[in-house]
Amino acid sequence: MAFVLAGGRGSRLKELTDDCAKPAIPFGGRSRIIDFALSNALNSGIPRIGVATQYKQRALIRHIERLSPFLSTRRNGSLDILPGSEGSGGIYYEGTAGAVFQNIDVIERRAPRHVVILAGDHVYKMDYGRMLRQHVATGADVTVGCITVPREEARGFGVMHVDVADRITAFVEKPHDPPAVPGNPDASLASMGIYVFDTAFLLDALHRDDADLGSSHDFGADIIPHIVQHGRAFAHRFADSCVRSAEEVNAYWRDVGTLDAYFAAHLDVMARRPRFDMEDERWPLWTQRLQTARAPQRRDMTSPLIVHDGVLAGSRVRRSLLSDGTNIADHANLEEVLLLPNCHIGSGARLKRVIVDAGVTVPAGLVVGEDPDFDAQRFRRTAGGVCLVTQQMIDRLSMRDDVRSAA
Ligand code: ADQ
Ligand code: ADP
Repeated sequence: MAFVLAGGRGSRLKELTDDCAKPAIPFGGRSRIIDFALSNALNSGIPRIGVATQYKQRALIRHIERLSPFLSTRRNGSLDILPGSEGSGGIYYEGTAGAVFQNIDVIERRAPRHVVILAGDHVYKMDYGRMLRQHVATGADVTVGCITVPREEARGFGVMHVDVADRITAFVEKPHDPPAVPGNPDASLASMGIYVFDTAFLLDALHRDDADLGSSHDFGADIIPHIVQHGRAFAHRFADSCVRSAEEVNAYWRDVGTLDAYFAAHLDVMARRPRFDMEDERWPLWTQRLQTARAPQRRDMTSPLIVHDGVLAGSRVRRSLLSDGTNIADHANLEEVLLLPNCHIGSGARLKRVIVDAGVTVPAGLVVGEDPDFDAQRFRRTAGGVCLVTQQMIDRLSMRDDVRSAA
């Protein structure tokens, strides 16, 4: 059984997660971030899936429900959507381990031999079967998916040391000064936040953690460090299931937790030779397929569309992604722009390195991406020089001061 944790807000994505949780954010035109974990589980042949939701969960739940037709046709297939309460009333999930603990009854009912705990907010293709086979072969209590990352990025992750057999000998959650891989001072071995457990062991660990008053009930902060100290934890090195050579160098995995990371991952998808291919037949994105079949046939609604360099409806568009239902008027100029679903770009608008939130109407003549200070006053501008434009920000602009006519 795969248990997908999809309840966190993802606050570093700022206004993008004002109305929906990070796993429900659109990605790559038609998909949402959670589709990667769900598709990986389906493609790996895991028939039973549970998804714990919590923060702003309505859109996410509606989206996941569309997956149930796929699951019901599988032998032993099941999909359990497990909402947590956001406030008083209902079950409140405290921490990631708490979210699983509160659903022990569901796991017991489905009676899997192993549980694969997944995060609902990463972009990658992975065959969990390999990790499972390693888990069984080593007889580990827990197997933790891991990947080598630049040391300066490792502060946001759980970081581990392993011995020659890849048994984890030390694990620190989000260290200020991440330990390096021996022999490679610029790299650290980071946890991907995905874990394989024998079901019986997991349930014991969750009960023990629940009784621990000092615990924050988090896998990375509490459960995994405890097993590393008292049990047998092994690392499983991530291999992209679509990279034949299985070279770690080519393996693509991103925690798109910040606007800059979210934007950069889209550039990877949009490149002429994509670093991450979302149309890969060998490892299909299931929810995307489902939506494609239902997509309206109206000509201007057949996006998503990746435009490398072209003229569309009289507008110049370069290195940009147009999600479902977007529309561009004439004389606009877009460069490195991410249009989330259902937005409209007014005539003569000039946008460079911009994320346009879903449903936004960009007024005619608006210029973003040419004056960093002016942009920062009006929009959310990141350290990486990317601007997020939401409808609320647009509504705050006064026509007189802010909308300059296109030259
Ligand atoms: P974080 O990235 O900080 O660290 P965290 O915020 O704990 O991950 O969220 C993990 C997943 O659980 C997310 O998909 C989130 O949506 C979900 N989640 C969070 N709170 C939840 C709740 N109350 N109910 C349901 N779901 C919830 C973790 C590990 C690190 C590892 C990184 C890799 O702790 O060790 O390196 O993931 O990204
Ligand atoms: P084609 O080359 O197929 O005749 P176009 O070059 O006009 O058609 O359009 C290519 C794609 O761009 C189509 O998927 C279409 O739906 C989309 N498209 C065309 N015009 C716009 C527009 N103004 N806004 C958003 N998408 C558009």
